[in-house]
Amino acid sequence: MKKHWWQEVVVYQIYPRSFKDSNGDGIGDIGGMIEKLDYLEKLGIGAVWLSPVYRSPNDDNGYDISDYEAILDEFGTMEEMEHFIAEADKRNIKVVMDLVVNHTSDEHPWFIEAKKGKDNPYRDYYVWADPSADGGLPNGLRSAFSGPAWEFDEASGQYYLHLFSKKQPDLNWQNKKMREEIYAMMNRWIAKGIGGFRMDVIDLIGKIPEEEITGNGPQLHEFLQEMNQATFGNHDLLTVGETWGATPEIAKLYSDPERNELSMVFQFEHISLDQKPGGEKWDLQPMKVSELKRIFAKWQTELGLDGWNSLFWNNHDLPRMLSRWGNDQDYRSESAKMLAILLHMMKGTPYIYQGEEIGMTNTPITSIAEARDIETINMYHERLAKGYSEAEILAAINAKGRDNARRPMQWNASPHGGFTTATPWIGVNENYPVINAEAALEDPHSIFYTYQKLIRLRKEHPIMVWGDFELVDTVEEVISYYRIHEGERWLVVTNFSDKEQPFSVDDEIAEMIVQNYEMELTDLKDMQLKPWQAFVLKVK
Ligand code: TEU
Ligand code: CA
Repeated sequence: MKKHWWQEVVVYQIYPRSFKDSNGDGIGDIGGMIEKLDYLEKLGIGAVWLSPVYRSPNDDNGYDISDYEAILDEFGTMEEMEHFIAEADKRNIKVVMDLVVNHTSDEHPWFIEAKKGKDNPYRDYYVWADPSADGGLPNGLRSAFSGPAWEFDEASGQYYLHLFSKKQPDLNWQNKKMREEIYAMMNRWIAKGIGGFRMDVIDLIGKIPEEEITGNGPQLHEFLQEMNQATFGNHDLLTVGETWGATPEIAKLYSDPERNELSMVFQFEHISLDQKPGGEKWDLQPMKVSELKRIFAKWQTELGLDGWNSLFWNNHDLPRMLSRWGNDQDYRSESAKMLAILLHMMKGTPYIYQGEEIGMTNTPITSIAEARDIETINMYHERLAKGYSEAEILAAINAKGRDNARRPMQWNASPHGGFTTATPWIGVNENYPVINAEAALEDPHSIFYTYQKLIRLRKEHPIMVWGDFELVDTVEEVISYYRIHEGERWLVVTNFSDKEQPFSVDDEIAEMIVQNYEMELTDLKDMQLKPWQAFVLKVK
């Protein structure tokens, strides 16, 4: 199998709006991203994935794009963007752009044209349907942001499809001209020297709305092969698809090198473990470590040579894993480091979401007025109307809401965590005087340095990138596995709980690679793991 740079690096996701404000308007921007490149270089990452920076009315914080080839004024200019790419390049950091092509903004010129009438040349760039026989919605498709996925257009008497907000009309991928325009746009970005694309809800582009098929439609892979050929196919770029429903079998369809589609996908099977079966993400149940273990082991072993994993705990849509399944109070440092070690030692490309490397936590709200996220706000009103209590809804928001990850990055102990000198667009978590990047950099035992070390180890030890994975049989709340490569063996041991847990290292120990407690290397047979303890041993 051919080796690629994107298998060896660690990727860092920036959510530009919340990363660093450089001009005192309360909104993160490209200037702020440039300021912090040295920090990212120090961490050691090899690529950044930028959430959208394109022109957008911001109904869904930039995932509603009105111009793919202009930068949002609040973020800066195209010149600054090109400067950011060049400055990142000097530090060996590639820039992966968010490609949001399942839908555009309703303020995109294509949609403005399309609305002009049924015979407008852009009409078919989007998905339109007549009312049903009784004059109602064309069918039962629902928006991910609550309510029906169809919005009525008075002028033409037809509905248009929006699987997300009504300001995010779905593109019609059956239209070849539209596809060609997207490919041409991608090529102009590639020509700017970017490192690749993260493809937003790419599993939806093969939809057949009239049959209520959204994910994994019949032509999905045909479109991706066409895109690959027309755009990034001849460049060694990182392409990662966001695919909520992927199984290992499906993931291979995207990432089998022989199929010429994508480098890898984000799969979300582990992410849904604390969601009630049949419920929505807001319907909670406890996560079982035994299930997490089973799912990780499945993905680690089933892709084989026909695919490549992406590894992540966090992104801008998810609550912070440290608060979610770790312990962000009594064991903040231990559990954050354990999560890092467990993830980065697996096979695949690890992704870090901004603030994860300093152990940032969720930010609970007490009133819906504090929410900024459209998904959260729409769900709140929908569930209130359905009779849920406000307390119940707020509890779900605090557990799962997307704003948890979107609070400003905490840089130092000055007001607003040093993110901005103005009032930030969303309030900073009040723990910033303690949890911030400056404090982390000053403390040699901080979470930051565990991440830095894991990234450095990855560069020095091919076993971390290429080694095979073998699960170790353990008690329920311990996750342990070997990585095995060219005669070398590493044993990874992690306690995924607040309690001591039994474990026995029966191999002969050669060396301690990394750990989150300062444990002496003695006999580790029949030991008791401390809460959230994690270590990696080279064994013989
Ligand atoms: O997210 C896809 C998606 O399905 C989300 O609605 C996700 O299900 C939800 O946030 C988790 O509950 C992508 C982007 O990552 C997200 O930020 C966008 O809002 C969405 O697409 C629409 O572009
Ligand atoms: Ca700004």
